[in-house]
Amino acid sequence: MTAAGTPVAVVTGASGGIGAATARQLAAAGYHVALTARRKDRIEALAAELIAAGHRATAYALDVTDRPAVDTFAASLDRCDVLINNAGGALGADPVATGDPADWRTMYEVNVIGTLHTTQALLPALTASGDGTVVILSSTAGHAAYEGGAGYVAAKNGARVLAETLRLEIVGTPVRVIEIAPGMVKTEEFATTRFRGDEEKAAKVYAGVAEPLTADDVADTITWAVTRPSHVNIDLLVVRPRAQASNSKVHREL
Ligand code: 8X3
Repeated sequence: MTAAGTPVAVVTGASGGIGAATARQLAAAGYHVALTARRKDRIEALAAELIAAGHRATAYALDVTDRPAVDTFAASLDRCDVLINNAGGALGADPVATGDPADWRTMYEVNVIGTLHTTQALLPALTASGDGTVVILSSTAGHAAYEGGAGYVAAKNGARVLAETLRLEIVGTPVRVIEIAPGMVKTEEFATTRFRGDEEKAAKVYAGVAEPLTADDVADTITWAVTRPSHVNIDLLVVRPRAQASNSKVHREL
């Protein structure tokens, strides 16, 4: 399914936001991008767009929490040089006292176990490539707590620790482990999903912030990190908009 000689980059959660933007940039950088997400129509449209622009792309409907499906997907690839673990997200912004344990479980499943599934399934191919790269999209939420964020903060800490530990464990193999931790990024779905479709609450996240990061800004940092020479490992890249000094210190012009 992939052209021999063309490096393959797998992007999870490629149906929109940071995932789709990263797929576009990696395709432009010469990768055959294997787009995965649950929503098949979206990744098929993106694959068609990329192919029409002269790039290489394949769409594969996948839920990263479904391990047998992840294994079948991994077996379908001729090679894998880069894995972008982007699938993830937040559900709810309730305090610890009242947060829904089901939300916490779902966030852990997608952000941590999903990343574990794809990383385990593709590590043999990444190693066999002789120059593999694993990227884990964590978040600034994986580095500091904030009120109402505990379930997401816990899950993103899980993703961060996965990256840190894997890097220690596979040192000496030809695979890099890169963690990208974005702060406030305005995408079409992140806040809307978090607040279950409540557009008013979602809009408040970005209210008065002149320029939150865009999906393209983050894709740019990912593509930069991935395209460094192979001996250069960007362990951790934290990226925030200028208006955000910390998770809870945001400059708003209201
Ligand atoms: C998103 C950043 O501040 O909403 O990963 O947790 S935040």
